[in-house]
Amino acid sequence: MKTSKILITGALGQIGTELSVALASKYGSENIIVSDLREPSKPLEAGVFEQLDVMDFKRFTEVLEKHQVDIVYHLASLLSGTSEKNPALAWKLNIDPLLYLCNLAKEGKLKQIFWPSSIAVFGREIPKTNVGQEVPLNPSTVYGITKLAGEKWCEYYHQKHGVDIRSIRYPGLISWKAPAGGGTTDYAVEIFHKAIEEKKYTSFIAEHTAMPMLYMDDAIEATLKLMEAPSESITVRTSYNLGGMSFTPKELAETIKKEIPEFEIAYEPDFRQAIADSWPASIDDSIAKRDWGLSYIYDLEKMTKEMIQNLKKPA
Ligand code: NAD
Ligand code: AKB
Repeated sequence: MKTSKILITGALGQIGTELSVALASKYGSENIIVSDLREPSKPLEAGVFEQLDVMDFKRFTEVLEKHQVDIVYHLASLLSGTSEKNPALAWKLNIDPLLYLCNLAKEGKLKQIFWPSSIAVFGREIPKTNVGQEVPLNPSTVYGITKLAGEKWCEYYHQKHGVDIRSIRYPGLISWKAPAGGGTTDYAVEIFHKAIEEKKYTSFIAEHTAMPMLYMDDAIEATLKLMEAPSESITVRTSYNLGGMSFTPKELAETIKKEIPEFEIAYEPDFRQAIADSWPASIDDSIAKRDWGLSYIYDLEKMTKEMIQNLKKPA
């Protein structure tokens, strides 16, 4: 059987940097096409690079045909902070390329698509904690609106045209290999860099605001599990809830202090506080656990130790 060729869009970002390596070690580096709007600033760890603006459909088609791509992990997007600053671009970038890919899959030109949603689909009129899969979705952010629309397109193309598109509502992702890209949960990545470099950090999220978060290793493992699960076990064709852990900036700072006792935190909430306030504090992900065996290795303590250890290593 022919080995699948896998294209990742927006692959030089926070998730793609690690997903490309994980996919390459599973399916062979020569089968992974790493694409992004920008050129890599250092040699790739895995895969073959193609410069690709996902809004340029002529070039998109060229790349897909050149590599005979079967599976796309479509990561290119604006995140919550940057979407709020540029709503028109957020709508265009977060939706049009997704529809382009869904239509290709409908025509039988792609076997499978992964498209990430976010906890940003949640908003008012739901409990703050342990938010379930099937609750009213009332996002109050530009980014959340794009993610909700995207989820509905995923479900529509699956139900109407049998497209195998799978999705996860990622919480805030924490990692050390690549910087976070314009989100509201980014404070939980920046804090580690500043704790090591300057022993202090000013958080743009308030002291007691809890948000769901996940260490990147667990996020990648979950993504691979979802994509490998038999089709009949996938009962959610919008996007699966993923909870990970839940903590506030104060709780994270206290955990960092156990490793770096001199560390000090201050709080100066900015426009992202309103975004955080509209999101849940924690998520119920029991359906993903039941359907495809979602599990986690990292809690707050283990993730903090791992982040600090890796960031302290000489480059
Ligand atoms: P990121 O911002 O780190 O990376 C996005 C990448 O897309 C960047 O490398 C950027 O250069 C590229 N890009 C921007 N415009 C492009 C274009 N027109 N064509 C091609 N590439 C373009 O984002 P990320 O954190 O890796 O997130 C990837 C996906 O996961 C996004 O859809 C995001 O909404 C979703 N997500 C991320 C998180 C998180 O915490 N990181 C949480 C929930 C959902
Ligand atoms: C963001 O903060 O925008 C992302 C997300 C949770 O979607 N990290």
